[in-house]
Amino acid sequence: MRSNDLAPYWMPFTANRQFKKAPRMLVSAEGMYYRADDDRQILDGTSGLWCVNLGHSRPEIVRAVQEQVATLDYAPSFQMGHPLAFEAALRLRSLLPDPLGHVFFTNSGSESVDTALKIALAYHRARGESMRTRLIGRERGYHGVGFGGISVGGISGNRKQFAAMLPGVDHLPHTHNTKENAFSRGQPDWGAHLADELERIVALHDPSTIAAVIVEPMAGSTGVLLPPKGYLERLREICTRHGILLIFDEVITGFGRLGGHAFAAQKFNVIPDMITMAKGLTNGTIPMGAVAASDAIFDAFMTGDESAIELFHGYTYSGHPVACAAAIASLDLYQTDNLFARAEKLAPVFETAAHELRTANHVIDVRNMGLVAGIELAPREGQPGARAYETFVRCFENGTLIRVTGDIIALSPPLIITEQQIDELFAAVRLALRSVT
Ligand code: PXG
Repeated sequence: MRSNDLAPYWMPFTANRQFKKAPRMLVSAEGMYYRADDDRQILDGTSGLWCVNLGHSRPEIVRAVQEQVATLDYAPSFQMGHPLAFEAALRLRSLLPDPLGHVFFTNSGSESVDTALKIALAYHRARGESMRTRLIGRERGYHGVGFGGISVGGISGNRKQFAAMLPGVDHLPHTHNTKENAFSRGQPDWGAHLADELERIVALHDPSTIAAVIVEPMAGSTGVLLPPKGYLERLREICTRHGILLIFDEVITGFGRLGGHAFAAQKFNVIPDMITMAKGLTNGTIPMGAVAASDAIFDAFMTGDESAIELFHGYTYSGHPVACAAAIASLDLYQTDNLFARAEKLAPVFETAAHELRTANHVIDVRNMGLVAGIELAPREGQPGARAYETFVRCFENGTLIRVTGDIIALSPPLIITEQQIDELFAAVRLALRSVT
């Protein structure tokens, strides 16, 4: 394409002018690899944007989507149904921890977050506690880009262009501390006490005004921050004691990323009242998200006049038939390939390879769990983010896709990655770091 042809597309979260001068274009994908427009193979070290957990272009998903679009392309989802939406919810239910027994479908992680926040407010109202309107997020949290999500989110760059935020939001401190926790393997030892900040916030505003706390069990976008040992347990305990709903945003951690289980809630054995998800639900094939809610939340709405709509919320594409077909095929594959167990089994290999980067140029921290690793670089003086961005470009030129945020590299390959490909991925990062000043 000529450069003028690139002008109309306003690219998301991208330096448009820089990109269009030197575009990086992907044209096809299969298994662990993308193919670029110059016919080079690119090893996918990031599962696209943390979503293609099963690897690319799985024939089973492709077939399910093709058949569904030719059978029932679209069906209205308000006061109407189609079987696949019920089946997708039933299948998802079987992966969820008790008592998260009900599933509301959306089309993205951002919509899942806004949906969960709205359900939290409506839940308290339904129970006669309409004073509970405050929402608590966390510094460095990423909850998508809706107004709800950026309000509870804590990445300042995502907030500063937009003055209007939801009122009545407060934030927990983030848990990142390289002085105490550098080069932790799995959950860091230091930092459980940071959950006690919730007690302070609760006391400040009074518990009767607080609706929900939302956190990523492992913060992804901000650069892979694992929860300190005991931290999530304390959040859970404080929320329960004060009647506050706890929401885990598992848009990234869902569907096996941390190894051994479908969700981080199960991995950490801390069960929230709601889980938001998207991405891996359909393996990224078709946009889809979901909110899982506890039986108690759902039941609070199922009272009164049976002919009344219980929740005034939903999207044209909630439970879209083609997305449901992609979700069912993906959930099938997670099971038949035994991928959550596979991620757990590969995790030690991945961990060893990640921590070998300790000796690479510029590296000040490595942290990891399951098939995710964060590699933090010392910023170049006066040019924050430049080192990581140059590493990303170098890696792409050499045939490997990595993701960077600030001066942190995040690696999150599809769960089908082989041991040899793990070695190749980390070798590519080491090589790129060698040439970056
Ligand atoms: N919550 C979390 C925890 C996420 O990670 C969203 C909500 C929003 O999802 P949607 O589908 O609306 O984008 C996300 C998305 C990155 C990166 O490189 C992360 C996300 C999206 C794009 C890039 O870290 N996370």
